[in-house]
Amino acid sequence: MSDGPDHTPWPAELAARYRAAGHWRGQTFGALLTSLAEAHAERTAVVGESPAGPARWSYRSLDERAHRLAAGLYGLGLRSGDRVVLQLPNVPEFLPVVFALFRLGAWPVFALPAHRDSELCHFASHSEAKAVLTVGTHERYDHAALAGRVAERVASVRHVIVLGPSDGAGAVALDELDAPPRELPEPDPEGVAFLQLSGGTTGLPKLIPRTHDDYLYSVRESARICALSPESVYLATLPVAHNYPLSSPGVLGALHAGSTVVLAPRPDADTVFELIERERVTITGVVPPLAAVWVQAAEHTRRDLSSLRVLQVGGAKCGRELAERIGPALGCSLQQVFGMAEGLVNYTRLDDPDEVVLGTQGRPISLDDEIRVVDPCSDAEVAPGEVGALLTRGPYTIRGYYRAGEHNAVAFTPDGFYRTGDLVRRTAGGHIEVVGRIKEQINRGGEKVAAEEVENHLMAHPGVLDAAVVAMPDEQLGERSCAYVVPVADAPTPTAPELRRFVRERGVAAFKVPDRVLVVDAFPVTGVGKISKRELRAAIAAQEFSDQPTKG
Ligand code: OOB
Repeated sequence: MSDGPDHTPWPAELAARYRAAGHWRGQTFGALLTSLAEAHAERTAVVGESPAGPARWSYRSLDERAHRLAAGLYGLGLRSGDRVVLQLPNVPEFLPVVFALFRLGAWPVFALPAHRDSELCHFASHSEAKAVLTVGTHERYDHAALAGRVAERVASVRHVIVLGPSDGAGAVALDELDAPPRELPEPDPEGVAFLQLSGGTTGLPKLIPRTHDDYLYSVRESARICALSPESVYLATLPVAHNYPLSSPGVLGALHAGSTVVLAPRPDADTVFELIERERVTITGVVPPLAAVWVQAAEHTRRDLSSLRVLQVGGAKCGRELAERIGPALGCSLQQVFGMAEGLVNYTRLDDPDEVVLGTQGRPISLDDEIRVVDPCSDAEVAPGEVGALLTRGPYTIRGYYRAGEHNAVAFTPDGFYRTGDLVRRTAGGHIEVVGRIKEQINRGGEKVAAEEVENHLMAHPGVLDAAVVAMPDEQLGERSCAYVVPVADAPTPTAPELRRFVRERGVAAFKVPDRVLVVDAFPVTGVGKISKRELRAAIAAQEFSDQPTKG
């Protein structure tokens, strides 16, 4: 599974254009932090709750921590180009850790706290990671033990580094990696800075190589579009390793602008409203189901939310009805964000008219973001205003996944456009409305579930002959996952709860466990004999099937 290059570069003439336009400036994230520490020295950079207690670090302190940690990681044996699977929740240490790795030129692989054995082992083995850096215990789950199992199973992993208390034998405490700063060679700004995770449509999640130059461009422009300044306070509500709270404008955009970053340990309204009041938060970003919960909670809250200027909503489609309630309920502006870890990010602008803010998912960051809306069968552009599949390429959209040659051949057009799998309509004003998708993915309130990945887990069960996972509409999350299963003849038919438990016990993120499992005799097929997921989706949407197995 390690076919294909680590990083597919942009063609030379486009790279030259992006440099000439000033998009790519030859700056690394390490160099950025150095200049931020000079410009904002004693200003508060990061506020959060670490296992060691509450933290409030200045830009200078963040910079020093990152320098010392980079030296400590170097001392442990990590070098430029090494991969490090990172699984940290929203703790302040996330920032010195990523900047230390950036300075070292080691590539963080951004796992989410929800990921479990199957995902982490895949990230570690596919990237041949040398280390796993994690937290001891988080939300009553023992992440240090999880990292220990990954190290046992994946030969390349030599170090487990743990933040906070852990009883894992052989693990290194992050606190111990504190060494006098040392000169380190500056990484190549056009080289890979880290590996992001793709939402995925295939059996195993793909890794996304992002460079210092391309990512910094999107971070800088996002901070500008969101009007961040040293007076802004950005609250990271969603898991910070995800591309949206990381860079749209996210914690990196906030630091870029000299703002203060506050990390929310949990996204519930009680926790977040208290933080908004206490830290005078001005902007945060959420997924639609969370926005809906906050809108309701705001009715009864006694917290002062008056500092909040902008609530970003993205990751999944924000329906018009919800969009209209956000401003009045929370006393702030709505900004819609439609982005993807592969690159392209669209924002409604803060001065866009209501019609655009409420009814579209915005427009691209850059004039150099090339957008094509095409017929999914022929790749021919559709007429203006018609629905089609969205293809894109540009100065911060990848040209290929990490070591995935075969998949790259289908995920990108021959001329380098990324096939987003989203169905969109473009308005006359150039704004994008997301209307659906052609990719086999369930968008569970912003959390992406690749149908094939879950199908493979189900088919590992001895009683399962075939499985097909589709989205079903859900009032709360927008969508949930429904697994149709055909059992093996002549074997005991597994029950729905048994199959859900089976998938969970294979060690996957809880959000990937099918919300509903329906055992059926056979799948409907298309004219050419393929499983008709369209019919399965229609059936579940119409509630044609009951939860009762039809067999056995
Ligand atoms: C963000 O990134 P990913 O990589 O988790 O997921 C990307 C996919 C998009 O292709 C689209 O299918 C869906 O998520 N999506 C939306 C959306 N925002 C993302 N669908 C409808 N409306 C939206 N506003 O989800 C992401 C990355 C950066 C910024 C924001 C979101």
